[in-house]
Amino acid sequence: MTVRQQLPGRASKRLVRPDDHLGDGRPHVPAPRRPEPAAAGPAEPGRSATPRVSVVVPARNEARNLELVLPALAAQPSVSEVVVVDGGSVDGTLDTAARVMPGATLVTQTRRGKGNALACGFAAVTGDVIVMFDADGSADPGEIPAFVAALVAGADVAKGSRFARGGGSDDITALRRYGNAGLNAVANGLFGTAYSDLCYGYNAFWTDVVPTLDLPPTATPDRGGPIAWGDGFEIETILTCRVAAAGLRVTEVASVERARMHGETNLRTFADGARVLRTLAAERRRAHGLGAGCRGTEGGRKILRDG
Ligand SMILES: Nc1nc2c(ncn2[C@@H]2O[C@H](COP(=O)(O)OP(=O)(O)O)[C@@H](O)[C@H]2O)c(=O)[nH]1
Ligand SMILES: [Mg+2]
Repeated sequence: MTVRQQLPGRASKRLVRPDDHLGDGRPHVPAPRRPEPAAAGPAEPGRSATPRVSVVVPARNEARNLELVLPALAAQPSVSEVVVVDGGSVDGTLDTAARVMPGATLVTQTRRGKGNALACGFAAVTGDVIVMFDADGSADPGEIPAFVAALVAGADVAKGSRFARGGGSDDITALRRYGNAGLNAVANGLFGTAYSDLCYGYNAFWTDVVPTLDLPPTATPDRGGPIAWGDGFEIETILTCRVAAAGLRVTEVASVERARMHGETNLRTFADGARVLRTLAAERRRAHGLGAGCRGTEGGRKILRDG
């Protein structure tokens, strides 16, 4: 993994918790074995009420989109650091990133796939909070404060959702919408959770959560052949399942996914959908093997939103 350049630290602004963040019916997926924070503020000791925010941007052939996306991120006062992770781009993605955002941290991923790109990015961040942010223009930087506010209010993970009240998508096809809904239902059945959007790439979490995610080691080289397990688009599912299995506190944040600006999606609907289904089965077995069981349930009862 190659890491180049460092954005000079920029003081992050105190984020005001929005009035409508909790208690307005916005989906909240409670973790059963973690007490509610006694008052507003991070649930874990040592977590800052004014965290430094690192944005991790996986990018494969996204030069044209980064021309617009990186300046938009730079304009966000809540963002302290941007880490762009390239993988096998042939369009000068990293050079473009260096040009339009000279202070960005540039990382070359160690293997192939979005999952490996994110793992390499997570390893490179220096901030307190990590925001996963696609490079294709589909994510709105203006939503970052809502994600951070959810974390500062006590969540371990702020999970973006296109299907929460106030969310939406200009980018999802009908096929992918139904596929996602089906996979989402399977995940909730297996983990006893109440997620509304399993496969969405816009999420945020405290950096101290990274070890719990137990992602594939980034140092192992690419051995060729199919993309290694955990390195592909199943990454969002893996993160969601591991967060549930670990009993972390998750707050869903309504998010509007915009249309990709330039280029084509790297996702193959059927192949990657099947991979997500296999991932759910594997993660359920993993959770069982770890003794976590179905941490989304308590006493055999499914823990649902706000319940
Ligand atoms: N570094 C890297 N980024 C990737 C890879 N695959 C996808 N991405 C990035 O991940 C983000 C989401 O991918 P995209 O193709 O838009 O998938 P979709 O949003 O599910 O349609 C985009 O910023 C892509 O450039 C990869 O193999 N390596
Ligand atoms: Mg996309």
